[in-house]
Amino acid sequence: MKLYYYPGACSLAPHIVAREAGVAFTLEKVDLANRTTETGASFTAINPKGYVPALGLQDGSVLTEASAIVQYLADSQPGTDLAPAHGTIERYRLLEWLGFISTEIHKGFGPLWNPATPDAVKAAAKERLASRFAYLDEKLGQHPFLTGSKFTVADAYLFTVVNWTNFHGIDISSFPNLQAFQARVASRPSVQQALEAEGLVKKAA
Ligand SMILES: N[C@@H](CCC(=O)N[C@@H](CS)C(=O)NCC(=O)O)C(=O)O
Repeated sequence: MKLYYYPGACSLAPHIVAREAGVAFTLEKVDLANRTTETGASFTAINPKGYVPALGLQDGSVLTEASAIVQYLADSQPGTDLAPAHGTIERYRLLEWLGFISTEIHKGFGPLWNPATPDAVKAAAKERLASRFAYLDEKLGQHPFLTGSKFTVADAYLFTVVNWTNFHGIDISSFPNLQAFQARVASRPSVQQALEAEGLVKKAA
């Protein structure tokens, strides 16, 4: 499998999951401004949506959408505990979290990435994110990971998008459980390896 990514973008979530699951994969960096990949391929020919993540599968087809890709990777390696079994209420709880992360947190950051966004709109987006962080903080005070005691694909996704607070100078110290969650997930070997591979942290000496 080949994961098309941009350093630190939402593609970091499937990158972490691929490492957690022990999937054999390669990485191909995408220049999002020019829509080309590091090997010179046209990224829009690979994913007409033009955004990462995209996962090239063995049969030559391409899977997109972060929440679908992380589940595909987890399900491709049964027994990893990264996603509960299909058809169980636990799986629907996972989907509930993936939907929340995708629409409330991931896309909640949307206005902050655009330099043309007026300051008042940015302030409103930050306020909205803070209310979602408060909800997460309460839940993460009850158990170490979103669905309980086990790390799942939803945790990889949440870590990835909350990490963007560092790019936007958003202080999350008033959400101590969320802050502790970020540190907990960051300390996982898979996460350190993914961050190193994306050039976001230096390899430990
Ligand atoms: N709905 C997509 C959104 C993916 C997305 O927002 N990707 C961003 C990086 S986090 C991107 O590639 N943006 C560049 C663009 O849209 O041109 C998903 O959930 O995977």
